[in-house]
Amino acid sequence: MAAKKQLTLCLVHQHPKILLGMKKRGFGAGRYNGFGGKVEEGETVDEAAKRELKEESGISVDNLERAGILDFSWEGKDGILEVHIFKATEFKGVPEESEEMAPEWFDVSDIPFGTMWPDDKYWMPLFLAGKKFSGNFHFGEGDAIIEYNLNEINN
Ligand code: 8OG
Repeated sequence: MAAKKQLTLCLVHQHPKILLGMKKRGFGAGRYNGFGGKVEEGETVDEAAKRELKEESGISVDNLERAGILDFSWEGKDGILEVHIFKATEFKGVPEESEEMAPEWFDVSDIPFGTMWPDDKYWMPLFLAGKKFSGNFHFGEGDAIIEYNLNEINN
């Protein structure tokens, strides 16, 4: 089985606003996204989510709610990215630009899906509705979605 790499993604949702950041460098540069990155050795996924949020946006959270887990794969490439998506509703500090991200608030009716990962428009409605979800997206040339599954988790 292909190795899975664990990553985090944290979105602050204070209805009707959501905090996104323009990714300035690296993987996903030029796209708006939540804040997150790789889970490091010796760290829990929750710890990684909080650390990455702080490093990339300058804000801290005490509580993170688990929202979803999505697997991403690419045609012709080995490996799967397992992204753990979290929601924060409260935070401390003021969002500030970092070397990696430029934070910006959006109204939930005005989320810039055209400048985001193409899968985001599929799962964001579940996220915004407070639903939990899991799924997988398989990408082809130019990060076009070839196939996907998305399921709401009832608990
Ligand atoms: O450490 P690095 O910046 O490379 O981490 C990548 C970030 O991008 C991490 O927060 C996980 C996130 N991410 C993916 N794929 C996708 C995706 O398809 N949609 C969204 N919204 N985020 C993604 O790695």
